[in-house]
Amino acid sequence: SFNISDVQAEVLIVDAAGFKRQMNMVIPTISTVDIMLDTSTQPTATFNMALSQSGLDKLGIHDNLNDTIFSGGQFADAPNLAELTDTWVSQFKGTSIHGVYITASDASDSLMQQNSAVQTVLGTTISVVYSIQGQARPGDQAGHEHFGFLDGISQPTIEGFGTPLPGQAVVPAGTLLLGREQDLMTRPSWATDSSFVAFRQLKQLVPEFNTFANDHPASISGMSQAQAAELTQARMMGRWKSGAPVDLAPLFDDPALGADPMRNNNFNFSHPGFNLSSNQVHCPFSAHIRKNVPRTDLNPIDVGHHILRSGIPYGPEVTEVEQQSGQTMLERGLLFLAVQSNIGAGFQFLQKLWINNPDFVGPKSVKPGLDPIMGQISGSARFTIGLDPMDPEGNTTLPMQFVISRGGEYFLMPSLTALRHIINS
Ligand code: N7H
Repeated sequence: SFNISDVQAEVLIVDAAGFKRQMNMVIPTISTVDIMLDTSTQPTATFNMALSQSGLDKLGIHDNLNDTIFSGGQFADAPNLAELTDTWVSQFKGTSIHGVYITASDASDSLMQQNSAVQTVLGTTISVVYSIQGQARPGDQAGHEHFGFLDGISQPTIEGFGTPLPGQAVVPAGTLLLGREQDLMTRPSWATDSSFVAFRQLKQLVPEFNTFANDHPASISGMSQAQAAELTQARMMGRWKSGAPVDLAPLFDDPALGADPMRNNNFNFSHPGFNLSSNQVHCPFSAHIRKNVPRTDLNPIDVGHHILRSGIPYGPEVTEVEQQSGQTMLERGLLFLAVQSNIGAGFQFLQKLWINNPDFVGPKSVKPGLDPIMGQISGSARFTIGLDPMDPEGNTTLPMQFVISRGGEYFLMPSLTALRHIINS
């Protein structure tokens, strides 16, 4: 359901032995894929837990999981993400968060019940050092994040796991799961089928994003100012707010296309007669989705850098005052989760080597610049290209970051077997 609200609670394990004992009572309520896929067993509220390296250490698990980015923690990784940490929530600065639990439901009373059940069982074995509540957006914005874009359209699927949708990336199981095909690292056998998760709290400056688009409307004659500003935002993302890809709907939104899973991923940026190294009339090289999943821009297509994304908005709707002043006053954004088997090939790779890299994807007729949604270079001014289809090689200096990181942590999301191993050793 899109109508989900969730709580993410970052915890410190106070009493390791007590935590292990109590977790045995929580395990039957963990939301596995099998339970979630079967409508007869789907619970009204879900519960998941993941542990950081310092959490595993605290629980006496010292096996080498062979991911140094995970073991160092996200705070130490900030320079690789070209990220300043002065905007980080203080609890994320360092390695003091041992784990996170996520409860989710589409009914607020079920969510409250689930939370109090977790708190009752785990009791004083943990201390909640930080928690944040996600909230699906209301009405026709359900499933859309705060900038207004429909999210969760494009995800990779695992080889042999059902029939892929047209255009959907198919990856070996080991891209997402430790110890499976094409996970190239050696892992302890108990960790098989677990994943690493990059959790990020990403603040979004919505009124500022809108002001920027209003100030940089695409210059298509006959288009209203509002339409031209929508087009600028669509070219920054590579999709319209409806989800329709600009590669298939370059000038006007096509909501039926956006909503159609048989068509909304069935594109690859190439067209008959198109020169892939210079033509940005449909989609800028730097658009968020093109930077993250370049499709035929990379030849041969590289399937090694896919992540499974799960995001939920947090914070209130934009207020009248914020809209009019063009300034964010209340914090809102996206609680972002990236799942993969190797953080250096997944989340960190995408942020460091593609999103933030002005030369990627290349070689092209012009330097693509940064992903205007997520690109960052340690607080320095960013540039991007191709916002205006009438001037596709045009270069724009962005006035600010529209997304500001509040930090996060890297976690191991254990399989049930792995969790049993952790709490029984
Ligand atoms: Fe991005 N957004 O909600 O506006 N993203 N993202 N993302 N993103 C995508 O295709 C967004 C972020 C990817 O397969 C869509 O499902 C926002 C980070 C990848 O073609 C939308 C933020 C990273 C894809 C957004 C944010 C990624 C993708 C289109 C920050 C990785 C799939 C909907 C606040 C490091 C691309 C869809 C493909 C798509 C949004 C962050 C990665 C709407 C607001 C940090 C791999």
